[in-house]
Amino acid sequence: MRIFKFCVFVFAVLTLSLNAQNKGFNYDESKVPEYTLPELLKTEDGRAISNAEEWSNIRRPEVLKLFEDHVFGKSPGKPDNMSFEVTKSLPEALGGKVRLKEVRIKYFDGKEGAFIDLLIILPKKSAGKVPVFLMCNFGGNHRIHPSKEISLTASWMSKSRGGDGKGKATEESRGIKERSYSIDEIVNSGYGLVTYHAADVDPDRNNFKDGIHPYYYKEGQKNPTPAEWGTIAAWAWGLSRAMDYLETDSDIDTSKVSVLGHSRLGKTALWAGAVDQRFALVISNNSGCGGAALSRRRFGETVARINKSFPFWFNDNFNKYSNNEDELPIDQHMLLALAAPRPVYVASATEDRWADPKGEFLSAKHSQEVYKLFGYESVLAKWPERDSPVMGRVGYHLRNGKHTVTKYDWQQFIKFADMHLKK
Ligand code: GTR
Repeated sequence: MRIFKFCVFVFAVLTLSLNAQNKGFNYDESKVPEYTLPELLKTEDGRAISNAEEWSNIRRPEVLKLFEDHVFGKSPGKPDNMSFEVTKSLPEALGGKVRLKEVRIKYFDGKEGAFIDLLIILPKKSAGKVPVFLMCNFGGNHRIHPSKEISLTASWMSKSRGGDGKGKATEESRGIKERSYSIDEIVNSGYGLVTYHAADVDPDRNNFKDGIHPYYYKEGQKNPTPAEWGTIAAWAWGLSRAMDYLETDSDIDTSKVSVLGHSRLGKTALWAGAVDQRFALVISNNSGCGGAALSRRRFGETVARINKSFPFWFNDNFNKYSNNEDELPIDQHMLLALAAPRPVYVASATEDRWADPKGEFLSAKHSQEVYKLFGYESVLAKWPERDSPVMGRVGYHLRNGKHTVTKYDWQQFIKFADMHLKK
């Protein structure tokens, strides 16, 4: 009886929280409003863009600036006082399957908290330099595998992700996200995995006193200005700093670094790929609103909702577009187009309706206009069936299931990377 009551209680809580999330949002395709997307191939002063050179020299910089000014905010470049310290290097780790390194990237001369702890996992043997997947993680490197060979994160960790309630990582949180990182698939396919805890750069909370931002404040400044970088841009900035290190590591093939991320970190991967063209390939998993999903569809999460729940992810100018999506000078197909001509992949999941899977697909589809200028065939026309990936220079799949990263997703990412990087 007690168990039964408990189950009823759990069910009620789950139902309530689901309804709370869903209430007031549109999940009905027939209620998606009519909208007109801003044109990819027309400059702000109305000139048509008709070839790859014009895209790269004229329109691309315009679109990048629009995203900086109105969505993510402008980030500073590479700090010149950076240094790298290899803090661990194991020729055999994680049960003898891989090589493992930990590297501390220090900036601002390693001032208190000014560092990123990179975890690098490589196949035990490789013929030459290793192509890698680079991603930020939620909650710390130690969550991706239970091995004590991986250091516990030194950065702030929320209780919900396995912190002790005072911001410190716990031993119990080791490996709790193992299922989202298919390390075996990755290394057995000849790739490495490079990752860092997003909070190393900026904790995921509405507070601009912590993280990287204050290092850049002018005298008396307390927050980024309305067009300066929010937290997603800061996380993406960190991915570029990781790339700065990788360029010094002779084990890594830096011409084959695929940047990827899930959810808010999928938004981050797309922005990192847009800002930093050293990334050879870009992948977003279930990135949704502010990521791959078209904002104008207002399906699932909306601009107003994301600005309300996570105002710090974007810059303050983005608030102007809450319930005012048609005034946005961009939409998210343009974010994907900023990856061109590099391959870009978008992954959705059937039950992840909050992220608007169809809107994610449509962005990918529309971005092909730019790829066409570079001579790439458009392969995305109709929203594909579930579990039927389509891969051209732009790729897409709709996995059956929930908002997460699965082995199936990784298998497609590897296939897509093989297709483009293993020539
Ligand atoms: C949700 C948010 C989404 C997505 C997700 C995540 O709460 O509304 O935009 O980013 O979090 O990062 O898991």
